[in-house]
Amino acid sequence: LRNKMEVELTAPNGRKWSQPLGLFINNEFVKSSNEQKLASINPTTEEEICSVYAATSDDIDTAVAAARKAFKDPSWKSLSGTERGALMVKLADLVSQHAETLATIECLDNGKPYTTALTENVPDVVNVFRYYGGYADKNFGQVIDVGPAKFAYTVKEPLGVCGQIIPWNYPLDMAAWKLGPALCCGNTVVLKLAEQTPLSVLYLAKLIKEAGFPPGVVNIINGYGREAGAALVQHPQVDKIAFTGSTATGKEIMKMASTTMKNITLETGGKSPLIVFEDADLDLAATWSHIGIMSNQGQICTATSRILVHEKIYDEFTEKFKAKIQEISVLGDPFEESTFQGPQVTKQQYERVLSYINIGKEEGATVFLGGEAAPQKGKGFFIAPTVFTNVKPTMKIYRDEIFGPCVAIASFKTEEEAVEMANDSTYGLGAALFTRDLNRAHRVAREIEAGMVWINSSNDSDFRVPFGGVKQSGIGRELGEAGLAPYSNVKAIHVNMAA
Ligand code: TXE
Repeated sequence: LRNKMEVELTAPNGRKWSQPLGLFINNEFVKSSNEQKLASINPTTEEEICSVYAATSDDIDTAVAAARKAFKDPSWKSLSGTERGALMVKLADLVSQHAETLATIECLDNGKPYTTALTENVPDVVNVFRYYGGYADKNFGQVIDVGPAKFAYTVKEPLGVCGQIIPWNYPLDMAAWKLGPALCCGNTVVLKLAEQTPLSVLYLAKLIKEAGFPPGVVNIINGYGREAGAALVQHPQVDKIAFTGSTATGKEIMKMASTTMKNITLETGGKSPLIVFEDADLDLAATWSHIGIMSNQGQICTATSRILVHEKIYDEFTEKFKAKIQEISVLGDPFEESTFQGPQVTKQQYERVLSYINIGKEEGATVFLGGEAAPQKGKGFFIAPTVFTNVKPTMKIYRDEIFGPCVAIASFKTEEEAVEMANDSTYGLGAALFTRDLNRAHRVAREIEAGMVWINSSNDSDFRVPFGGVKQSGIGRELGEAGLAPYSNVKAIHVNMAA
């Protein structure tokens, strides 16, 4: 098996596929220069699925050189926006055709429920490629009227080679969010996947080749952050870095990218508040509070992990919320249709979440629900949905991103206090609020320091709407029209029309 570039796999749902193992460079799967590999573990069974090649810094050189060559090659450079868009729409069609296989791999490798992967994640990928495919011939410069003596206009040029680094919580979606706007604008890409979830996007690489993208336009590699990721960020031939991951790594990336002053976009951590006012529809609030923190095993950067509830309705809301979790958060094998919550992605994440649960107990918060590991048939990185009540804003479980099915509930007395508590965070990614008062809804939405605010819902992001954070939750936006801006250089051209 050692020298094979693909392996035949069969998932528990009976689906079979040929899994690529190599680094995808120049439309071919290749070994890493020293043949090092990394193992991917099934978080449900704790068994190894397979090992894939892990890039060294030499391999990063090779991938970047391929992307640089492709950037200049007429097979990509001379394409019109319409032609680039057609390739992207073809890729969207292929993703749609391979939806079951992609969802199966995502479920096996990440532990997320198969049904979610099939009905939410893969369709998101299709939507993003179609959306940015459609934008490829509708994204251009302006003519700027500066009087008769001068003709001034702008052109949007691709930046060049984009290094993109993604995390493990939504491997396919994150790949699409990064590739979509970069390719739309005519860039070439070296995309580094998270070492915890290397498989689904390697399968996507096969579809990228099949769609007809010229060699070197999209290069997809696996590898460790400190080795492959750091080499990509520091590479002098890389023009841009787009990163999604932890705030700590985001800060390191900023430092490393500064030596060559790279254009960067960062989407990092969060501790997003969800405010329930006393006039809210409490059933609606309970439903969305559950979705906002318990979906995807709580591994969502915009997870509404702090719930702030008006003291008058605190008990009523917390009971409704608990009932909703008990009704919907069915733990189990992610391939089972009845499963809402699978395992955490890795042992490391599982231990991290459990350690925060212990911290919450030590800090004196009340365990209102859960508060422990919940292995299924003695195996897997499962954690019981956990709710802490009587949480104080000074507690770590109120302040730190936990990134699991664990939520901290605190109370407030006035709207001003609610806003102050919501904004009392180094993060500013998402926020949600529940009220029937229209004026209050819009007033508070503006007061909250966040990139995204949901009124009477939570975490219902949309590929057509900008996504990103303020404060230490990131720089720049993805998705929507705003997601294009980080991938073009707006060049100004001045034509003297006077004597
Ligand atoms: O993230 P890292 P980790 C948060 C969440 C989680 C914590 C740790 O709180 O518990 O981060 O997760 C690559 N140079 N989020 O350790 O390290 C790495 O290989 C270049 C929130 O998994 O940020 C991977 O591809 N790259 C988040 C990617 O960065 C480096 C999603 C993310 O890994 C690197 C995931 C380096 N020095 C975790 N070090 C979100 N915003 O959605 C690592 N990487």
